[in-house]
Amino acid sequence: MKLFYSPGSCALGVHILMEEIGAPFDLARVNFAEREQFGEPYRSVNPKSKVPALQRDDGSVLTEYQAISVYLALTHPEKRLIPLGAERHARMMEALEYVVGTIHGSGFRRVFRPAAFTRHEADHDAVKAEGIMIAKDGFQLIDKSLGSKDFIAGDFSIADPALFYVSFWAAERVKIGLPMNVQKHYDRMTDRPAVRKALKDEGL
Ligand SMILES: N[C@@H](CCC(=O)N[C@@H](CS)C(=O)NCC(=O)O)C(=O)O
Repeated sequence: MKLFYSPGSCALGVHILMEEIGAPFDLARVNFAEREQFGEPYRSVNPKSKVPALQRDDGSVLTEYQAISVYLALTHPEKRLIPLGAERHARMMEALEYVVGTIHGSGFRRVFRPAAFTRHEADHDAVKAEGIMIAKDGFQLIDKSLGSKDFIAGDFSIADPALFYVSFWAAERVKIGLPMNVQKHYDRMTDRPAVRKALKDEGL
């Protein structure tokens, strides 16, 4: 398999899962500074011009964190990356969707790509501020549902690397701080060998 990524992007979540699973894979960097995501070579891999994209060994490509992570979990059932039971499975997906869709998609996307939300450059600071509010509110909700649990579903699951990549942005990029339980989750994640390796291999 080959993972298309940009360092420190949301592809870090999939990168961590690949390391957790231990299946062999290659990393292919998409250089955002050179706008490679919009060039034809990469658009032939992912016409959405985004990372992550996971190319399987038959050449087919999967995109979107939720889809890729479910694929990795179901093809490596021994790793138990999706909790058993309807309630726990649904609650884990509920948190995962919220982290990716709301904290990332509505919150941090405003911070990193304000131009996607307004045609007026003069509004960029207001859009970014709104994004920070959405992200902060989102972390508060996740903090409550995490409570004293080690991981979102109790045990480590596909939702945790997603929470980690948005927490990484909060802590390292935007420096907005994290509520207590999310901070503990972040620290717990950074202790995992798979997370350390993914960070190191992305030069972070
Ligand atoms: N919903 C997608 C989001 C993918 C996404 O937004 N990727 C960002 C990096 S975090 C990207 O590739 N952005 C390219 C750009 O903004 O030009 C997913 O979950 O994979």
